[in-house]
Amino acid sequence: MDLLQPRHRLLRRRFLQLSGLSGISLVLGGCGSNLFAETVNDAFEPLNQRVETLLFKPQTPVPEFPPSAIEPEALLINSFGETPRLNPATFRLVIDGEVNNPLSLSMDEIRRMPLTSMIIRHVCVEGWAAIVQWGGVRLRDLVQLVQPKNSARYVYFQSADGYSESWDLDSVLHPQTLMAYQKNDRPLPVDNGAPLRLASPVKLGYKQSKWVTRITLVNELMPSKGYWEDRGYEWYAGL
Ligand SMILES: Nc1nc2c(c(=O)[nH]1)N[C@H]1C(S)=C(S)[C@@H](COP(=O)(O)O)O[C@H]1N2
Ligand SMILES: [Mo]
Repeated sequence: MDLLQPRHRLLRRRFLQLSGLSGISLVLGGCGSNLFAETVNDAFEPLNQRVETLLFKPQTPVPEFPPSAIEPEALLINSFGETPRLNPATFRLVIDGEVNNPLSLSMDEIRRMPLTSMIIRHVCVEGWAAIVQWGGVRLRDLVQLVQPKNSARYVYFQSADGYSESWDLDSVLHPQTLMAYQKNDRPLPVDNGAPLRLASPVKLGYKQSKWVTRITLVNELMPSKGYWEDRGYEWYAGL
């Protein structure tokens, strides 16, 4: 499938840039979170150098799609096991590890943070793709809140169904990497990962953990790198 060949994606991205479409996503992607970042930086100790460098490193936004391109039926449910039923009222997202300010956040607290909406393509290695709208908080905003230590290099995601994933910090801090609680302008359905899942245009589908309960910043990757990675799939899995 040509979607999975990096060269085609790059050409397509370049085409969108040349045709001026990427400017639209730049504008859409710029809303809201600068003020928030300033508030966070004022409220806490200055961030460490490495993470600070990464946070200020400009990352190219992936061009987004117009609402008319959304494919409501195309996102197939893909879960290795049973769908866990988490109570959103008592749900907590724990963020810990190599951080100065570990947090346990309720969905109410997460919903009060700036909402980012994006329309991107989800690509599963099993040979299907879907254009989806996701709404949620930028993962980089959550990372700023917990004040990462200099030693933070990778991020682990634990899910309620036993799934796990690990990501590089650069992709974690990408402005279009979200912890999503909305799909196609509706509350996120349980089968798609409610109350909270990863959504990002820079990674393949299996990196996008559903039902995330814990985010842990670490210095080194552990022997287990993720559910599918431990079964031979590529770790970086970039799009
Ligand atoms: N917790 C958890 N997250 C997961 C999976 C899973 O089995 N468990 N499957 C992954 C795969 S392979 C894909 S393609 C997407 C599918 O997301 P969807 O079911 O919302 O379409 O979820 C990813 N995240
Ligand atoms: Mo997948």
